[in-house]
Amino acid sequence: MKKWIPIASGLLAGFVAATISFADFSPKAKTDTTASTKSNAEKVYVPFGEKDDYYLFASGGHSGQMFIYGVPSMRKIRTIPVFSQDSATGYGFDEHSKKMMGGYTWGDLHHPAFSETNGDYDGKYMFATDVANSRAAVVDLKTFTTKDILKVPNTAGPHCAAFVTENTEYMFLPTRFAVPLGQKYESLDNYSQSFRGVMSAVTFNEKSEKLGIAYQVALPPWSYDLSDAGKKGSADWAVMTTYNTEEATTNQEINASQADRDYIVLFNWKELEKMEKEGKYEDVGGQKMIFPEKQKGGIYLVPVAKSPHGVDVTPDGKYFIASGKLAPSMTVFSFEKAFKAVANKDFAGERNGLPILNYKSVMEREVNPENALGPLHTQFDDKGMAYTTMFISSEIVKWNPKTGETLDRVPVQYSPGHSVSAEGDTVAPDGKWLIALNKIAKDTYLSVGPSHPESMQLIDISGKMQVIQSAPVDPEPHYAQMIKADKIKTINVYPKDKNNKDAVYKKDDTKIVRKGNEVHVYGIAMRSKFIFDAKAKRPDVIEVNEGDHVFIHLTNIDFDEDITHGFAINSYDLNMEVQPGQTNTMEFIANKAGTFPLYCTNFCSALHQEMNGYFLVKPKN
Ligand code: K7E
Ligand code: CUA
Repeated sequence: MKKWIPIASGLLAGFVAATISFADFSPKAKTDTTASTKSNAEKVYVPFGEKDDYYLFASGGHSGQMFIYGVPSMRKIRTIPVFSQDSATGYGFDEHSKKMMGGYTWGDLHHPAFSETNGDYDGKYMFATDVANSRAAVVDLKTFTTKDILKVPNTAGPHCAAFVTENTEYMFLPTRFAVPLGQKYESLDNYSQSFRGVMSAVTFNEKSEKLGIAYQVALPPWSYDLSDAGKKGSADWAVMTTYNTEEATTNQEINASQADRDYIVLFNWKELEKMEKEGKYEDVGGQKMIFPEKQKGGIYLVPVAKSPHGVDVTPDGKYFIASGKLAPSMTVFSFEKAFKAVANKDFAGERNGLPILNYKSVMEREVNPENALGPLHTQFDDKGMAYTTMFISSEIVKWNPKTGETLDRVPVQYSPGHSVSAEGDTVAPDGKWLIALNKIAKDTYLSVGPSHPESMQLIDISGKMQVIQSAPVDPEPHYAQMIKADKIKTINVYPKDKNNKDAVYKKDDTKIVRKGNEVHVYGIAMRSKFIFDAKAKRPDVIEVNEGDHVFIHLTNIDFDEDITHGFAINSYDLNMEVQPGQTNTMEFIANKAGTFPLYCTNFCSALHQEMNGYFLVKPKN
């Protein structure tokens, strides 16, 4: 027990110091590893006309977006707006996306997760969660657009998600913050009795493309951190780390770092699913809530080095590796040993009604590479070798989970949180490329003032690890996933949708319909004009009365790849986009009388500048 104390308290200071001062880093490490030779430059050079081998989907953190890069060129290709408004695409302005956002204007997106089939990325969907406003989202990879957003009740900050099970049966959303069930007011003096960390089992229906909640679990009032689903032999199980098992209600920096050990929560989702089917839950605000202290047999605790931040399952599904940010070790646990301990009731007591498995019975080995500090997250290569980020000593350490042997180390600039290798958290990692997602770029790029971009450093892992390229990235790449480019099948244009009553595909079908004070415009956008009513004297003009409730349904009838039109109304703070073949609706109250030019915001042809018209609002009197 004592063993952890000196290391941990020293590290705590180190961790804090590392977040405020980087003065100690020598620039020498940088010159040793930056791309400077021709062969390295060639490795990342993708000649004009050729394309990258991988897509990188990086979390946009508190920008609420997702950033798409090509690897190995590290060229940014796209931003997908998910939880925050984006005027570049009209996201959060058109009726559909505005409704999806549920009245929120921003989100904090941490861990993107591809849909999986048999434990491998299938290239169909991408999931993510919002720590700020407790939502889950799904992005369709045919169009790189957000399809659905779900507000998750009873939860505060599903940071540890999204991680999906082997065949995308569920994605589990455990929470960072404990709150009273239903988030009702409660004195913090009653924290231990009344607060809970809630885990939600979220499902995705591919037909309807909707997210849903199957059930929730009322966990102890601890903070849950990064989690991972089992694979192959451990596919029915999942693991998540915890901190603040001290149940501190103030000054967490100190108070949540007291205990020598926190826990890995090990749960069997097939058992939880059975409990839900058998009605072993209580109704909490319309959700099926399982209370594990009453319904035994689904959840176990495994002691782990204090305040762990990450836990990752090896590609063969045999081990899970926890890293303690306040302890300098990676701990390898065996699923097989854990299953045995569960079967034999090999328990070392209980906490909050959850059995604690004997540490010694489940632990396979503790790995402490010399002077490697602040281990956080682990990725894998095709040989099952592990790559762990060291936040404090600013490096990637390659090691063998089966022996604990350190194989290679490379410094990065600076303080990597996660890293990502090609398909590195699937059952079959590619063994190519590793990208360090660094929190601090410091002196890497041209200065832009006191705050710098984050940095993503591309590392060749085919031989001795070598940093060969780096790309700036907006805040904040908490995690990313890298998928083989040929797994993603995008569409070129939106197909005609006969069932969409808002869509108009022919000029003669365009019209403006008034119902009381509701005005519906059924218009088209094409190179290089808008037609709102083909029969009108001026087809590109919309005229309404002050106070009218206006719906502008716009279809892009250019069924031609990359011919996207925008639609903005001057001084009305409105903008949306219609991609080729797409229909979108803008809904608003015409509360300002006057003459407002409308125009296409997306450059679409030589006569794009002529693609405009007028929105006329007659004053009330
Ligand atoms: Cu930044 Cu996974 Cu949210 Cu670790 S997380 S560093
Ligand atoms: Cu349409 Cu520019």
